[in-house]
Amino acid sequence: MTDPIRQIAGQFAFTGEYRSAKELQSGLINHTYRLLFEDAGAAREYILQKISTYVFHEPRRMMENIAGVTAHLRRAMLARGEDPSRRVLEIIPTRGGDLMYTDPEGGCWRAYVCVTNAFAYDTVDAAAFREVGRGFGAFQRLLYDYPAGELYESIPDFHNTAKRFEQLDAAIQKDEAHRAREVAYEIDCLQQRRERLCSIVRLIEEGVLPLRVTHNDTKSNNVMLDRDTGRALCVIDLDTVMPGSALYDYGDAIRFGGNTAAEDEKDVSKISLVLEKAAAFTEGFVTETNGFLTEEELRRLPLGIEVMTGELACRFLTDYLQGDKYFATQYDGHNLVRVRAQMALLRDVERKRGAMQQIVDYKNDIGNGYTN
Ligand code: GN1
Ligand code: MG
Repeated sequence: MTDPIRQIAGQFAFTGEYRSAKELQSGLINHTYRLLFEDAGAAREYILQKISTYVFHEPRRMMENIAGVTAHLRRAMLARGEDPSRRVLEIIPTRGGDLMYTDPEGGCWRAYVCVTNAFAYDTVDAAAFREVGRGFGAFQRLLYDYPAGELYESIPDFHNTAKRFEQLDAAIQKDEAHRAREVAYEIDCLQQRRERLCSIVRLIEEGVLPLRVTHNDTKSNNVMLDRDTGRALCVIDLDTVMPGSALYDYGDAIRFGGNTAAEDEKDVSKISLVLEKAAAFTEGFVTETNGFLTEEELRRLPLGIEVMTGELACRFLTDYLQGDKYFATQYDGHNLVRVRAQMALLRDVERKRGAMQQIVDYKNDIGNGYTN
């Protein structure tokens, strides 16, 4: 029997002999495989991914972004006297030197070196979350002077919450999967919060918040930590690196890693925001970013948590109404479970708004040397 993954792997400039491939389950968009190769007795691991062209319309331009961003990160680390090895995602080109391979069916594939002796958490404790905060904070710092105009928007208006609401409106109107009646309550809950959830977009338009080069998908499992030291090593999943707000990266990370439960927990009574974890992440993030984030950004970080949680609820709901085309689902109604889980988290984040503000103000003061 032919192994299709082995055939695809044969197109890339990997070192050694192919041994095996294992599909990884994390991620809702691309298909990811961990490949094991053997090179003169030594094991080498690589990541092979099939890019979703339903989601990413121009994979080549996206790969050019990633090549540009990783080259910049490497240069920035070297300029600071830091060693970039294992700390920056490394693309493996095809044998012909291309950034990706298109298979005969039109499927788009790319490959990376698998960061050795490292791991990433789906569920983080406070100490690891502090490191995740450092990792994403350092990422923004190192990309501070990246020419944002050169970046192609791999998903236009990705975190434009106002546009996300317009997409929801259109999906309700069309109601192609005949589910709008069933989700009338969820729609209502989101619509009630529409103005507040669109406030980051407004603050950017008003010039209160600056645009930066941001990661835009800051789940804790997108930072690899060193297995020996537990320290943040390498930020991965650079598909959505685009101009955005620092609040997006901060907020999305806490949305995911600060939750007591999984993103698709069915029992919403298990869902809440853990302030200790949020505080740990904040500390890591602020340590790395408070030299350049503005007062407005630092002060408004908590708003990012609400916006990113509500926006994802809106995106899951839109996909549910459209018949589950965008996010991978494991069972009927999976997207609706995700909507309800995000709404439950959002309510708890709203309840803890004051406490979060205190945490952020306190960590910022420490960063600025105002407290001891
Ligand atoms: C998707 O597939 P993954 O884990 O990289 C999505 C994110 C969502 C996330 C929710 C390109 O990320 O925006 O926050 O699912 N990525 C894209 O789990 O839409
Ligand atoms: Mg992603």
